[in-house]
Amino acid sequence: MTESARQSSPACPSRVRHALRRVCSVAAVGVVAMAVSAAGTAVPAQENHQVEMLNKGPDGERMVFVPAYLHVQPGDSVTFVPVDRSHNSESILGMIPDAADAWKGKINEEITVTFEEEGVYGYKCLPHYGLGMIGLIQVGEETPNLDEAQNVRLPGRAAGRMALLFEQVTAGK
Ligand SMILES: [Cu+2]
Repeated sequence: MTESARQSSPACPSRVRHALRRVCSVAAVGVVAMAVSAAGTAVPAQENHQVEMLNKGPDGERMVFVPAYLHVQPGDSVTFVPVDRSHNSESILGMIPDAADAWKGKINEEITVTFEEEGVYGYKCLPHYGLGMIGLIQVGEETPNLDEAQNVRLPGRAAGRMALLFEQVTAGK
């Protein structure tokens, strides 16, 4: 670098700063525009889904979660609604992703669970577990715990019903 270049350099920063300010304000406008489209329909917001706890489903089956299989996106929540009495919703040991939190709703009480980790989540109604009152939620497209969840042995009618729900998991399809 020559002496004259070094001497002229102090004049540069202000021009650089000015240019950066322009770049920054353009970027800020871009962020606002993206936020607007996110609030619209382009990017789906986190959704809340509802699962009813019923003595009898629309197909006549007794002691059911409706819908029993649900495919949601990470960040979505699911509210379990006690339409009929004596039901609850709780995760089944070994049937949720490693990093996910287990949940256990109280009998007759509504509970909302937010799902962040991708994978499958098996859950049950404790009083009617053996009668097959179970459900399955798929979060996202990756299902890292699918094999592990399918290897859990379930009691009574729960096993057969859960097998049908696993057929709806979209992994690799
Ligand atoms: Cu129940």
